[in-house]
Amino acid sequence: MDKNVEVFMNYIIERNPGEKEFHQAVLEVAESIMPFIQKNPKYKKAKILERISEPERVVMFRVPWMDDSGEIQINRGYRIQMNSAIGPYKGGLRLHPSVNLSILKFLAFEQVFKNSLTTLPIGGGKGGSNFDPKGKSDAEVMRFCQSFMTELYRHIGPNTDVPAGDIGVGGREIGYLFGQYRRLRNEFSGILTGKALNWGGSLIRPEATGYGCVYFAEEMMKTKKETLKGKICTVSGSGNVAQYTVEKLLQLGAKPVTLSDSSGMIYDPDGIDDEKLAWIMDLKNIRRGRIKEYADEFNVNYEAGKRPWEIKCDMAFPSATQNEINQNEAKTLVDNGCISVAEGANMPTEPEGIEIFQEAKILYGPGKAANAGGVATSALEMSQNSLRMSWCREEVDEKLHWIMQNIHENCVKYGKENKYVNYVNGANIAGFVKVADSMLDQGLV
Ligand code: NDP
Ligand code: 2IT
Repeated sequence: MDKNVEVFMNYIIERNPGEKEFHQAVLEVAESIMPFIQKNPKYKKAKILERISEPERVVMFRVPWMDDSGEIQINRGYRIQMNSAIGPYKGGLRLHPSVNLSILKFLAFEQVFKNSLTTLPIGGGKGGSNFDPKGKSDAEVMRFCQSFMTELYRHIGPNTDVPAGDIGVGGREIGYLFGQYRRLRNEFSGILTGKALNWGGSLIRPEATGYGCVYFAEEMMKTKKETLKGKICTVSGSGNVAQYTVEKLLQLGAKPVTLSDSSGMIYDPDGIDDEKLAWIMDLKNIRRGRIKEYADEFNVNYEAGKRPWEIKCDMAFPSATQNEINQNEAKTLVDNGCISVAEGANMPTEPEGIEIFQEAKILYGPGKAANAGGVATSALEMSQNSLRMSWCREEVDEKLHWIMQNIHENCVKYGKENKYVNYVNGANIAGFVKVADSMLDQGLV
């Protein structure tokens, strides 16, 4: 490890003991940025790296609610307001039993760079709770969301902080959260994105992360004079991001063959087609079932406890969660001829896995670039709310497509090394410069 990175990381670890996901995310950025900072001493003198890795504000709160049997439950809620130098804090809310301070700080930290890359005026934040929506009734989810918002409402606002969805938070939860905010404040405003169309949502926001990730992969493939046509694709997860990744892959003539959830994976060698995808969307979004049921319905293989990375593919789309591709799985992907990995999830590849991809010189698009289409379209939802107007599907999709191409171009600009594009360095440096310069402009903030 570079000496300066080592000194910096010791400082981070000492200030944030035990927060291993946060350390992992900061280390990846520090390794990209340190050589750039050495060349541009104004950032070093102003201690931008130290400041950018310290949240502007962290809110932690009690979320009491009553379950259907009348028992009182207590969860912990969080909002990490990481950086607002270029716009209001923006980023999702995650509801998952694994949620803790370290995971949300890593996500908020990534969000700062990602949001900067989108070209739109949004700062970075993240929040959520260790509440597990799985197996809960709609009424329980509603009571939880109402209690959560009863504290969160004082910390957010259309020009302050605008949360959205992430794992465990989709249209249903955004609805309950928005309803409670509106009651508490007696105000109808764009304080959340991912809203339904009838009350201020944007067309294409549900599709945006998955579509954007495939657009990004398409741009990476163009650098190799390749298209997606006929490419075998492995996709993990089966939630929002995975579903719309599959939809766009099908539109571009690729062949998605896997999906997964936290219980296991399915492999469909004939390919997941539009009809099967519609069935999955009903299973996951309405019936809230498990991916195993796909194997029973379509008579394909289900492997309990497995992830899709042993399946031979041309392109991989990790779209479930952090650290879902380890070193061995990365090696298996490369050995099996995979030429592109585009991350729909946040930080899905462990650092040792990233090294394998980069050493093999395959196309590797890190989450903060490849999955930025979701938050970018959230920012487009904010614009439409401010205008009190809404744009048609084509207009939003065109803007999303342009944004993903622009992010790709910026990654190439800052990440080109001889004939190879290091998208990690590209995304980190391009994302950093805009925020860092804004912090310099604004004095000691
Ligand atoms: P969803 O809740 O819709 O779906 C999550 C999927 O991932 C489910 O299939 C879930 O399985 C699986 N999963 C979640 N946690 C784990 C785990 N610990 N181990 C294995 N599988 C797991 O979430 P999204 O699709 O919205 O989010 C997926 C990823 O994309 C996350 O990393 C998120 O941060 C990222 N992302 C999301 C964006 C968005 O707009 N929604 C934008 C940018 C990034 P199960 O049902 O069994 O839990
Ligand atoms: O990780 C992410 O970028 C998201 N979960 C989307 C955040 C947003 O504000 O749309």
